[in-house]
Amino acid sequence: MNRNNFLKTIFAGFLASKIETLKAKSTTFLAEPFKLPALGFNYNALEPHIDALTMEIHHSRHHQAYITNLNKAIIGTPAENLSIADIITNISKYSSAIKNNGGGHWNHTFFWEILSPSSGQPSDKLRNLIVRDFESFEKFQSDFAAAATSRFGSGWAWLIVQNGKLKISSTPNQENPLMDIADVKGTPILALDVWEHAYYLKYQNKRVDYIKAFWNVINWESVEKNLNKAL
Ligand code: MN3
Repeated sequence: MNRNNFLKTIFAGFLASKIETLKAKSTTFLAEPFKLPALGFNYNALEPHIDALTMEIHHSRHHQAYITNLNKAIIGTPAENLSIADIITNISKYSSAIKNNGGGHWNHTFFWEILSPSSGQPSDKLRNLIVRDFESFEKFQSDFAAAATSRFGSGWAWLIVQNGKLKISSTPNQENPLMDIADVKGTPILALDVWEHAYYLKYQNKRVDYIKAFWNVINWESVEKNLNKAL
């Protein structure tokens, strides 16, 4: 090998290693971290049922914190390039930081979608299924409220579809019925956050009043969409 060819070989090797480094960097850079979804309404839109300050803190600080901590927790783990749905359904494989923050991200993203200032009414289809599985709409409301009230400490109440039937459940902390660790598994179609951060500024210790107010701000159209996907 003459001197020129030798230098060319060295240079080609140098270039190749630079390209590999750049590729690795751009992969890291391009990997999309989880991001806070925008709300479909203003923070004050659910007043007087859910107050503006609670909504602002809940969305911009609590939900954002779950996302920030989730993005940190997944670095260097097999969860790094997965969707939040894929992480949630196999949550037993991951750390408690991924469970708490991944659950927090999934649950809040879902919760915002089923809230609306123009609540509307459940469709006949949904109402008929509720009556079929809970005897009456009022009985469904009282069963759901009971699940939300009796969840000790922090957690969630859920309306889920399980084998084609509607069912109510509740989960502790940021767990949910899609997780492989859930006692009661199913596809959520409606949820209520009963962590104190969701209601304490306005309702203090009166969780029951917050649960009553919730019926005024449900996005039944969105619940219907969830139902159709789950059936
Ligand atoms: Mn919350």
